[in-house]
Amino acid sequence: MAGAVTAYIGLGSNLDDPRAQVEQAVARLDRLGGSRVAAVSALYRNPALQAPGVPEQPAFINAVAQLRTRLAPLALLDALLGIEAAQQRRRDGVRWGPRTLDLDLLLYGRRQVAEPRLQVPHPELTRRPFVVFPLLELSPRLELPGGGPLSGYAAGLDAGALERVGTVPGFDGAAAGLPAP
Ligand code: A4P
Ligand code: MG
Repeated sequence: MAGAVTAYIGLGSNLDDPRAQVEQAVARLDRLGGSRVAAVSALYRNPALQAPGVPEQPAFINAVAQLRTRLAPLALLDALLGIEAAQQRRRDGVRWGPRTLDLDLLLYGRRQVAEPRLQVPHPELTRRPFVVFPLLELSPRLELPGGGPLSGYAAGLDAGALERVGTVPGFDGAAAGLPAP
């Protein structure tokens, strides 16, 4: 796809059939204008992040998708919010509470974005095992803009709680030999 950038999208769900939510979101990403899903990591089941004041909640299904896109970063963010809305994400709940679908723009080529509505790389990226390990599965030598090799962050994270529970049909995890962003 000429003029396209490689972006990475984090997907997470812990409500209303999480696995189906993630699969549906991948299909929606693949149908976005000027975009196509090049690869998807395995699906990982893992406990919800613990944080003070956050109630107990069901385990998440998480995955990361590699997207080739011609959308600009903010246009892509709006598209992600549109997909969340289409899958009935309610925003009336607690921060970090359960959700049918959460889509995070993790990386957008080598770009760094610092806008009120959008920070890229995603500020929590390197601290989250359910983001770092699926990203490395798609791109073992991935470099973070301004942050060095992603593999350097994996050592400090516990992969033990990540349970591989399958793949998204039609996207079985093999990155399509794409150049690094
Ligand atoms: N925003 C800024 N930068 C970005 C970006 N790079 N990608 C803004 C996406 N959005 C970005 O998002 C609020 C606003 O963040 C957006 O409107 C956008 O303008 P939100 O998803 O409504 O916020 P939230 O979910 O209430 O809080 P937050 O901090 O985004 O939650 P997270 O970080 O999404 O984490 N445990 C497991 N195991 N797996 C999970 O996936 N997810 C969360 C939610 C908590 N625990 C989890 C998981
Ligand atoms: Mg979010």
